Amino acid sequence: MSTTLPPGVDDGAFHAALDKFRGVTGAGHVITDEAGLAGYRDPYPVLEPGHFAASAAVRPGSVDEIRQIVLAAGEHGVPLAPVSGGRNLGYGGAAPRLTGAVVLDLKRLNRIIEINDTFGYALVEPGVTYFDLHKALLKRGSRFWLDVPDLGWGSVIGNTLERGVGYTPYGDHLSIQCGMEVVLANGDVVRTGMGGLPGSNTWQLYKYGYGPCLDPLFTQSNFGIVTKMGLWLMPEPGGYQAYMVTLPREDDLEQMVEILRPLRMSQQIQNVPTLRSLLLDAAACGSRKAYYDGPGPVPDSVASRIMADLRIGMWNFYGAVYGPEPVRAAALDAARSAFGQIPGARFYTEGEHDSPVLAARAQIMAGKPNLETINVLQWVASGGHVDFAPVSPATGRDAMRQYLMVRERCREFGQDYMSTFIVGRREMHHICLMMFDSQDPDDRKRTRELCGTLIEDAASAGYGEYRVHPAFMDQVAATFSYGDHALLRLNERIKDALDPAGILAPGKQGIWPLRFRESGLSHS
Ligand code: EUG
Repeated sequence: MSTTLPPGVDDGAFHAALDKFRGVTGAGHVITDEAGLAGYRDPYPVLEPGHFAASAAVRPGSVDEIRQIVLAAGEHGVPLAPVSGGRNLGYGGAAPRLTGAVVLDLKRLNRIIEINDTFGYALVEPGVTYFDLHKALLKRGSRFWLDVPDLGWGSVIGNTLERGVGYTPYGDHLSIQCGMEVVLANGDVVRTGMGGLPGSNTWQLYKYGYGPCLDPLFTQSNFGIVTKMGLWLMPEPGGYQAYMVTLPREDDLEQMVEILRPLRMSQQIQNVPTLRSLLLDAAACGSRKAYYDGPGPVPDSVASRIMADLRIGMWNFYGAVYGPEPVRAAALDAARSAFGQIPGARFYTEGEHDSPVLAARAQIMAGKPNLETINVLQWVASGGHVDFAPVSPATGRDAMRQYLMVRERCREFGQDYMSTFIVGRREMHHICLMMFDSQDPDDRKRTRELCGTLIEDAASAGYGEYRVHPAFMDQVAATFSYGDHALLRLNERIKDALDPAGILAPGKQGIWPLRFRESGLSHS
């Protein structure tokens, strides 16, 4: 067995730490064998195998075991990389940013601690998935809906901590989070917000508590280990209908986004809708070979055949209306007439089109988790994806600018442009799925170079990413450089104060603890 030790940790310290971990969890929950560790590798690597590999994994069964593990790791200087479900696909999966870190796998903490039927909230542990929580709501005949992301197998806490999104009116996951429990590097167990008051009866009702409001500090960060989290559920709206709009021309993107912005800002469009490019929807229906088997990206000449075949457009919009029948009818009318301004736009409610994408979106926008979105990977052999995800102002001009910028680079690198614009209230997440053959080293390299180039392109045009694969965390952190990198230096100061030994997830989001910044420890 070849183990990559964490940088700066010798064999003795490493094994001493693992022995302590075994004493805490039992030997069966400390994983060092190749087969066991395979589950913590990035399923879609863009660097050579071995990069971002864990040296071991430990699977605690309780908050107290986590405390003990953190303290033992601190004693021996062994870095821990916490993962909730480890399904961060397209962004590294369960793999640690620091090659050789020990994954702290929180999946065994999988209790749904509370579902509250008066206020509509749940309090969960890191191992609880969207499928689990949805099933529990169904089982108790709850009148509340869960907001789910594209893939239902992920952890509710994990997704929220990465600032994931869903597609009901509650789609901004951090905005519906209320109350956390966090284990710090010094072993303290902190409850945020109202949870700081012993016996508090409003931990999941009022976010801000007393004093500084800290919860967001623990998202996309390495400042602590979140072991419990509250989230709000949406009251069953009293009716629901999904719809789809197909737009025939690529330039329709501009007018569409201009129509969408005021509708989203005024909440006439109630949920988080998506506007997907032709090839992403084509990929949901079959492989690329069905249309084009040549090298390089699918040519424009093939696009019209795909559109005719699947009865879809260059852009395809998925939205929904919520509420009792008169409310839905009014909202549907407003949407239909707004989108009707676009020449050639076609409007379909669920049942009026046989699109498998509409069927899957209809479930997701109603808070029913599924795994349909994973099908898009059938587009290429051994399909993997890395997501380039810049945030765009919700204007037609910016949407076109981002689209053309990314599409041109994709062409240059021989890559199909496949994207979904996820339409927030004032901005859009422009999610560009870079699909590649994850078994092919050349394809990996090409994908890596394309993403690196796009991050620079975007930054020089004023656009930053909302989330990124570990291979690009340092690069993206460096683009948020205002004030001579004041933001990164602030993050580093917080990191050093909370975790002076530099144990928790070194390098996550580009935040390296002192010992990696100053002692020259390698962390490529
Ligand atoms: C998707 C959505 C994401 C993301 C990566 C992929 C969906 C792909 C909203 O976040 O970050 C179809």
